[in-house]
Amino acid sequence: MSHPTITDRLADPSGARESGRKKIEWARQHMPIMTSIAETFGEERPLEGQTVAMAMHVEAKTAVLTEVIAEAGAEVAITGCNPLSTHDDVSAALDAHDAITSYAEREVDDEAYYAAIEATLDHGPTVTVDDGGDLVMAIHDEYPELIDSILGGCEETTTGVHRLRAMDSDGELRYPMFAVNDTPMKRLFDNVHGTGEASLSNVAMTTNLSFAGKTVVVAGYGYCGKGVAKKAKGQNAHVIVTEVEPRRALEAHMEGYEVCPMAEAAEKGDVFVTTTGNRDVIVGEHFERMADGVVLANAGHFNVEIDLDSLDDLAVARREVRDGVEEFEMEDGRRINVLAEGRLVNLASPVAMGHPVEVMDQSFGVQAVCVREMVENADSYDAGVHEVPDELDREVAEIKLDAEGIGIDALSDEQSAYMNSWQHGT
Ligand code: RBV
Repeated sequence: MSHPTITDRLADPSGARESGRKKIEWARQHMPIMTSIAETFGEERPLEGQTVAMAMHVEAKTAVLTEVIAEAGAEVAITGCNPLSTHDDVSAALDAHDAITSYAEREVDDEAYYAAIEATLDHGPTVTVDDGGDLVMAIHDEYPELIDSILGGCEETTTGVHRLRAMDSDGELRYPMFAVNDTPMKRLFDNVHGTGEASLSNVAMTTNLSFAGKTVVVAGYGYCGKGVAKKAKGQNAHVIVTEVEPRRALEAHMEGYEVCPMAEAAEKGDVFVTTTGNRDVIVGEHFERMADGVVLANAGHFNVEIDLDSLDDLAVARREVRDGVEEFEMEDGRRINVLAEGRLVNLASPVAMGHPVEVMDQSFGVQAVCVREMVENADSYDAGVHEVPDELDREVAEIKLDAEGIGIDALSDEQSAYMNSWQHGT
């Protein structure tokens, strides 16, 4: 039996479709890059005849990307990339599109989550679009027969690119993948501003607590950590950064943040946000040192940064104290609050809508042109991880500047010649 779509699973699919459609329209209205790309794609139909499988956070902006890919001529099968980030109404609105099948549903268990991923693969994709790498993994593990007909794929996030590079260096990645995450148009905006704003706003909305006067501990000072730290400072918090990389630690120090090991930060923090992409960042010894009432949130792709198993072992009781907030009571009476089950709070908290529309317009603009590139120039890319060609990223930046009415200068011939020469000096 084929896997049920979201429409098959909802009690009121038409009500859901209507609510999802409103969210998509609002997002699209604020996505000038996607609007411009949609116009070109609609005329040129560069994806005619292709089948695109997508595993992404299924909410309004992702829906715009999905529809633009369909408007370019592709058939699309989509599912979620996290059990808590799907908006069922948006998923239903997508599923109503003739060229789109959506299997994404919120709050599914592991079995249903992976079954939905496999359902997208039953469509026989020629292109894959991942956020976190689950499609690529499922194809290599369970559907290797698809690899010959896959032209290539795109990866949205740091964790996914990291996974792909590890796979590639082991010689195991068997089709070409664009590291969309690594482009300037993605990570200087989505990772910094998107993660920064959405993580903090979701912590605030889920708890109804303020950052002002609090100590916020940010684990990891990569692009995401930089954004979280900067925005927390902007909301009058005292910010502590923890790091394992000496240059990043110094960078945080020179930015004016307190830098110390997590064991020390654990004693000082009120709110903790993990952004490392690694596992076991906050563990037993840290829970032991935390103050009563601390709030723990993760903004990394997977729910491995806060060791919830050991927290559960230490706790004498656990209860949901607000929607999206679970309180773990320690033997000595201290309470440790974990948001969104330790899943990425920026997308998985009950009120989450993902990153702001403007930054996703940029990320998904890059995604859209990368899908087109993979289809049009498939022969240029061997199996492995590929940087996105810089001119594609620039093209997306130019569309955005144009939409914002921002003009910039151009190099004169003399300036270009000067920049390319070495025979000059005083
Ligand atoms: N992200 N997607 C959204 N659709 O609202 N918000 C964030 C959305 C992506 C972001 O690009 C990041 O790299 C990834 O989610 C983490 O899974």
